[in-house]
Amino acid sequence: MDKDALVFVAGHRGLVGSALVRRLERDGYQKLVTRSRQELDLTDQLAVDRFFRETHPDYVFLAAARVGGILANDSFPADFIRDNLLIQTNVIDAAYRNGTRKLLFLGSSCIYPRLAEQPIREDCLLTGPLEKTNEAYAVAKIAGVKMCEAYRRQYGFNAITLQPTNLYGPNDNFDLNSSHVLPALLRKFHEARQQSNPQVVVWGTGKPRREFLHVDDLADAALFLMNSYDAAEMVNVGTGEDLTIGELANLAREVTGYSGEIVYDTSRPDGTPRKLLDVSRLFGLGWRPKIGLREGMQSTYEWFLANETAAV
Ligand code: GFB
Repeated sequence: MDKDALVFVAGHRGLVGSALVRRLERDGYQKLVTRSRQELDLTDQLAVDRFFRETHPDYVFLAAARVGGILANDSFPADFIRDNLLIQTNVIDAAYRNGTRKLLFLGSSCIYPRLAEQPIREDCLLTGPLEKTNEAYAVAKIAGVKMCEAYRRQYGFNAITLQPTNLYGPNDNFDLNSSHVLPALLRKFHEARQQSNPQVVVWGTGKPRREFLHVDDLADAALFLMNSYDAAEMVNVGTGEDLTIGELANLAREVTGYSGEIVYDTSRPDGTPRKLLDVSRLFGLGWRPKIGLREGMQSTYEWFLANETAAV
């Protein structure tokens, strides 16, 4: 990407989109285009078409999506499948029709089969049944991946697809009903310490394993691939290391300085038992993450403290 190319970051207020904007600005990209939800509803096909006809972005980072943790996914499957299908279909098609030179689509590690062989290679997509708690979201994301592949094959459209592992960082969602586990645990331990609560409740058994990537590393990988990768094959983005939810809870306890007890609410779902990405394709291209989990959790907790009123 030339520094004066017109770059549209869809979803710039979210966890991923805001990290992309921070990074693009830091790297000197002069012409960033962003639109808030009030300015442009990406589920509205006519509005998206009009925006692309008027703006003609050269590059598109498609970071707009309806996302959430295990409870939100499980409770609102219709919202997750509808909004994601609409947003991605509208943006990918309008980008192609209006001369976008390259589009980057973000999927998710939950698109892979629930019991995929670990670490999960890109080629195990569609080889087995999905995890039920996030099936609707996963099916929408799989459709996005396949749409990018189809537009490349039939129209020669340069769309690349990344599958990020579980992400965290500044501008994450800290709402306990809709957030992912890492921000939820930081908030729970923080509030328990403040209120001198003797226990913190962690959902599930604590045994599932997850991999966590700081969103600034994801933004780094996205720019790296936007600038150097033009193939149809999707690319996993992760660290190659995972830990149990119990271990993550201990880390959150240390980071927040909480000294009480952890109890597990096994009436809550565990979700996929393990979700560790095989990152050899990305590492083979020369990319590596830079932010370790403890360090990333520490800085995310500091961000939460500085933005607590707005974040909760
Ligand atoms: O991050 P999370 O909500 O999503 O949950 P998934 C990960 C694990 O943490 C599950 C446990 O086993 C949860 O039961 N957990 C423990 C908690 N305490 C909590 C808590 O207080 N809040 C939350 N949220 N979890 C999501 C998918 O799956 O991963 C999405 O639903 C997306 O589609 C995302 O792919 C990356 O990792 O299970």
